[in-house]
Amino acid sequence: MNKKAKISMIMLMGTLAITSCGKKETTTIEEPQVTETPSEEGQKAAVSNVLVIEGNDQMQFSTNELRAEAGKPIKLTLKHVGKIPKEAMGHNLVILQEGTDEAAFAAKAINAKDTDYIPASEKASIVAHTKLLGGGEEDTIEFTVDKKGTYNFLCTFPGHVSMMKGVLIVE
Ligand SMILES: [Cu+2]
Repeated sequence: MNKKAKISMIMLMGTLAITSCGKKETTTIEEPQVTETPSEEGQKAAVSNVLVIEGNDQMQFSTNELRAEAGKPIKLTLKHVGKIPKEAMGHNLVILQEGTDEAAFAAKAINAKDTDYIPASEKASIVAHTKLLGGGEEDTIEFTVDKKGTYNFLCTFPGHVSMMKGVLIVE
């Protein structure tokens, strides 16, 4: 009886070892298929000339990277998905020319309350900008960028630039 039990134990362990080896092989085959697609989509924003970006009551843009194609009209919509009025939680999206000093621009914008924080003296540094929006509002702008490059964008409402900024990559 003892010998039989031992033999069956050994046989059982043998089959367990085989099945666990088999399992390992199938998981290593499946792994690359599962991981490849989501990581590629997650890292790169899709290139599209119809862009939608959201701003919320937590002072956040929904993305910090937009991608578009050079030389073709870009249609960009900013949606304020929060509820707070624009006097307290206003959002806009201002795209700056390459080489613009973002901090200096934001500092000037803070003092431009009468023009919704778009400083008239800095118009040459602006590629395009939306209106200043309150909760529930949205604005769509159309513009074309001919020169490929990386353009900074920001919200110029006082205090928001540290949280609300990103890049528009035109390729
Ligand atoms: Cu803002």
